[in-house]
Amino acid sequence: MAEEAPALFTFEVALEVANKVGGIYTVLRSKAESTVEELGEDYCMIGICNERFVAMEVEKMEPSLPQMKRAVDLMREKHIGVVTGRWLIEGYPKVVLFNLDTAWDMYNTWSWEMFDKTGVGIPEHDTEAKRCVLFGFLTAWFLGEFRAQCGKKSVIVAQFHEWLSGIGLLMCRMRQIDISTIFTTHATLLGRYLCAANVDFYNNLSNFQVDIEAGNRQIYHRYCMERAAAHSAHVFATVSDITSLEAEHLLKRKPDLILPNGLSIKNAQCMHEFQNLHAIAKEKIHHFVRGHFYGHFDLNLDKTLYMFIAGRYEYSNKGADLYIEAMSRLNHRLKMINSDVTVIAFLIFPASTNNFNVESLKGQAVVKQLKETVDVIKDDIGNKLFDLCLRGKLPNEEQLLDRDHVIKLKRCMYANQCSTLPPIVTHNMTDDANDPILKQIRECKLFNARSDRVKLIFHPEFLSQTSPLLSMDYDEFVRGCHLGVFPSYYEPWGYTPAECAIKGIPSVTSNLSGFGCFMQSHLSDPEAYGIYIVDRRFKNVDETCNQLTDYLYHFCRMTRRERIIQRNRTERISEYLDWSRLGMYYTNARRLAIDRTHPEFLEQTRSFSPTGSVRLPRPYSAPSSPFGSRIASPYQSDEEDNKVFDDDDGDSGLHTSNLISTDTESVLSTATTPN
Ligand code: G6P
Ligand code: 1S3
Repeated sequence: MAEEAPALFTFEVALEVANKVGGIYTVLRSKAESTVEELGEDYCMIGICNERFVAMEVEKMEPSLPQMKRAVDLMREKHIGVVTGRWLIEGYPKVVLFNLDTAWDMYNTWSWEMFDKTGVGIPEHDTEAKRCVLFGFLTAWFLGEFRAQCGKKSVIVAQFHEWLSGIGLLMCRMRQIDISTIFTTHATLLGRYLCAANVDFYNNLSNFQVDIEAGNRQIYHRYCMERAAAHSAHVFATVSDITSLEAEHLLKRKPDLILPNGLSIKNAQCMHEFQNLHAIAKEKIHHFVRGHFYGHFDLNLDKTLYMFIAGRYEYSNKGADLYIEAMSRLNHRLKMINSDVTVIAFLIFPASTNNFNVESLKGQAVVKQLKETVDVIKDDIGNKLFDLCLRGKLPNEEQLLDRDHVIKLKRCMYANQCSTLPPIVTHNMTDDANDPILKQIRECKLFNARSDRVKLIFHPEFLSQTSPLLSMDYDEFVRGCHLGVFPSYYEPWGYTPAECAIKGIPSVTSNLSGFGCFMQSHLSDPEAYGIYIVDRRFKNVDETCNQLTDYLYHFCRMTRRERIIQRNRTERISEYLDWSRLGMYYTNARRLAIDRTHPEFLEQTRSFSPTGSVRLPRPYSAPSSPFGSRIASPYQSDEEDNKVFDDDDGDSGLHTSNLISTDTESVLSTATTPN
């Protein structure tokens, strides 16, 4: 008789479960559907109860699994607030959320236990770290009770995200609870601090005296929590090669595995729908630009390219410094060749402001007024034309445009005059003089002058559909742009270029970002797919800036037809960024954890594990560089340019059967053993 397969229960533990803070929330939320599809009812997320989000995002209900119900009841008997139910997102995953405020009575006992067992003490003033202790002990308590309820023939895997959840892992190990643990870091504490302080990070990775650096920044206890979790885990993982290197040097353990971040891609759109959506969204940006440049509107919108950088306002970490300098160099180069192309380069970073500035609002109002006047006159003329033709008379010009019309138009046009240059920033900045972006723009003297071929617009607020200026949400704005530019210096993964790719919008990323490294290792020719990777690791800043300027310059010289073909290729990457594929890396991590704790069960749990890895070849017809065809392409007429071309290679480069290789065994055999 075949042996009964062991039960496999999987937990993911993070502070950002149904609690929107940053990138980890995106990971958990977007991954939920594919994980539930794979693991079904035996998958559950553990987090904290943030009433603000729980009220909107969680459907409360009692656990259906008896073991879970019992574990929760035991905690509730001790007056711990535990919310159980389902997170109302795609996949509808189970959640267990602890109310930390109900556990403060236990804090002293637990912090002493932690100090006793690990030597790590928490300073009185660090409330965030204290909350992590509460969360960690509650998690370990719950998992301990759950384990006790399950039979011996069950395997429990718990994956802990980021140092903030690490105490849970540490206590499971200290209390010797039979759980296979994975610790995933999405950025190291010290790495973030050091980069924010502008140190030459990657050239000194092996030289940092980590204890001293952490001590100097008063984060030694947090650093210890993170390092202890990384070393105690059966499997240590991170999100990218570059963060793996960082972790190896700063946490002193080389991650066993890389777990790249995916997105949930609902590709219901038909073949070229994303191209049409690009044109529609671009029209909305045109509308904003007409208002923003009122009084100076000498742009040919048909030859205007929209580029943008966006993210949390970390000026140098996100590469905003490089972006502005490269735009300045691009401006110079376009002027030298008398280019008729205009680049409008947006910077979208939330900063401290006092509302929109008057000039920006006035521009939109004036242009709106002109448009409304023209629409009224257009209707008048239409009616007159119709009337005259009915009477069999062909009108002359004077009969159509009367004096009243001319006066109205002149009034609008005079209002449209403006002596100052179009604004750089759309809002009143709280600290205009010291804002790093504005300071650099002043140094480069990029002031949106008529002669400038590159114009800058700094929008210091997240985009919103309800804005009176640029009324679009971020997703729609991305669709309408031509190129995203994200030359980050510190970016463990970085979702922005991935979000561009799934909409078919090409982007620039860097080899210091997780996404950039991932693309470098998974695409034979990233540029052919519209992913430009600037080298921030082995080049000096000036060389990197020149490389970025070259990319931007060549992009400006592409024909519309080349841009359309490139968008088709970029969009094809999206299927490879979907969790339905990238989820397999998580599967492998779980298998590795089981292999290290319960190898006897690995065979039986194999059925839980779809495996594989992907590498995309160059598109068959891709030129040696995406711009190669620029030189050879004959001049394209506007009409021809406007056609939505199928890529000349169709889908031939992307047969998935050639791309999947089973690599679980190699993952398992090359992984290092835990300390
Ligand atoms: C899409 C639309 C075309 C439009 C083109 C503009 O492909 O389907 O109708 O002409 O975008 O491309 P561009 O790169 O100039 O914004
Ligand atoms: C981190 O969040 P962040 O924006 O603080 O984790 C994200 C998810 O893994 C990652 O995309 C990002 O680069 C990290 O920085």
